[in-house]
Amino acid sequence: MVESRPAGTLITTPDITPEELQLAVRNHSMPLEALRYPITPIGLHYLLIHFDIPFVDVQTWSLAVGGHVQNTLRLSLDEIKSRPATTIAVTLECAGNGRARLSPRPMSQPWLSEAVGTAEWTGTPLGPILVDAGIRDGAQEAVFTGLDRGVQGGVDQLYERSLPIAEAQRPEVMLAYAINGQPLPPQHGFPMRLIVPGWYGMTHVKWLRSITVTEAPFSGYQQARAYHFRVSDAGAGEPVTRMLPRALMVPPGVPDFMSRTRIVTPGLNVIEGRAWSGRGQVVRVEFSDDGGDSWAGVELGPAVSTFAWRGWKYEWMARPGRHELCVRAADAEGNVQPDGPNWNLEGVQNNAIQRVSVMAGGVEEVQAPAGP
Ligand SMILES: Nc1nc2c(c(=O)[nH]1)N[C@H]1C(S)=C(S)[C@@H](COP(=O)(O)O)O[C@H]1N2
Ligand SMILES: [Mo]
Repeated sequence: MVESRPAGTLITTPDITPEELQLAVRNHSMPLEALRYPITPIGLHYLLIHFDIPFVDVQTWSLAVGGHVQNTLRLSLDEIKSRPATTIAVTLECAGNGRARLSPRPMSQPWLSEAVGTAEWTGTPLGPILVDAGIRDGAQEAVFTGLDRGVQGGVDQLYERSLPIAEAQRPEVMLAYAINGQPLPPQHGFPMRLIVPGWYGMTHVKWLRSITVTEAPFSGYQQARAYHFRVSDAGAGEPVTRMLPRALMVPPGVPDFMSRTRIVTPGLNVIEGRAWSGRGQVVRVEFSDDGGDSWAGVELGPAVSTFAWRGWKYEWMARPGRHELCVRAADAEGNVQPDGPNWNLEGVQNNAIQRVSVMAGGVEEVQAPAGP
C-alpha cells in the first residue's frame, strides 16, 4: 500500500484527514453563490482529477479509434474540429457529491454538496465517428481512455470508463474541445474530453487518447470496481449511471466567517437556486424553513437546456430567530431526494436534501469569529 489511509477506508472521526485535505484543495467545488449563473463561469465549475493533470502537446496529440471496428482511425484536433460542431449546456455532478456528510465517512474526495456545475460544451457528436470507424457485429461497449495515469485500489491504470454502444451513439454524446466558448483548460481535459449529458461526472472522460470498441463488457477498475452503490462487500452492487435529482439553494444573506451560519434580515427574503436530474425533467421543488417538518412548493423557471438544471425561487418570510432551511427536488421518473444520507461504502449518490442554518436578526447570537 502506498497510502496511509487508502481510498475506500471508512473514517469514524468527524475531522478531515491530511489526505482528504490534499484532495479537497486540488479538486474544488462550486461556491453555492455561483448557482445564480445559468452557465457556471469556468473557474467556478467544480473539478475532479483522480491522478495528475497531464501535460498535453497538441502538435503530437491525436485520438485513436480502434478495437472491434472495420477501419481504425487516428484523428488530429484539427480534423475533429472540422467535423460538424454542436454546443449543449450540460449540468455535470460528481457521483461522490455529498460524501463528506456520511458517517462513517468513505475515504475519498470529501465533497459536501457543491460538486456541480453547468457549462456550454462544444464538440462534435461521437455517433458519426463510430459510424466512420464501422462498428463490427458483436460490439458491446466503447471504452474511453484518458492520458492520466495513477494507482487506485492497488491497480496501476490510465483513467478509463466504458459505455454500452447504444448509449455512446445517443445524439447528445460528444467529443468536446471547448467550454463556454474557450478551448478546454488543462484541468477540464485539454485538448478533448467525452461529454455524456445526464450521466454522473465519472463518465465524462477527460484528456481522451483513445476509444476502443469491445466485444465484452469492460472490466477496468473505474468501471467494474469503482462507482458502484453497495452497502457491504458482498456482491458488486449497482453501477452508478445517471444523476439522481438534487436541488440546491444560494445560501441566503451573508455568512458568519467561521461557523458559516447565514445571517438574514427578518422579513421577506427571496430564496433562489437550481435543480437537476439526469433521469427526467425536474417536475417539483419544495422548500422548508423548519428542518423539513413542513414543505411548500416553489416557482420553477425554465431549464437552461434539456440536459441542464432549472432555476427556482421562493419568497420566504423570515421570522426573527434560528431556522433550518431545506430544499428538495423530484423528477418526472418519480425519483425524490431522501431526508437523510444514503449511506454506502464508496459514498456515491448521496442526494440527501440540502440543509442551511440561518439566523434572522440577532448577529450577536452567532458564534464569535476566530479571525482569518
Ligand atoms: N481522464 C480523466 N477523466 C475524468 C476524471 C479523471 O480523473 N481522469 N475524473 C472524472 C470525474 S470523477 C468527474 S466528477 C469529472 C469532473 O469533470 P470536471 O473536472 O471537468 O468538472 O471528470 C471525470 N473525468
Ligand atoms: Mo466524480
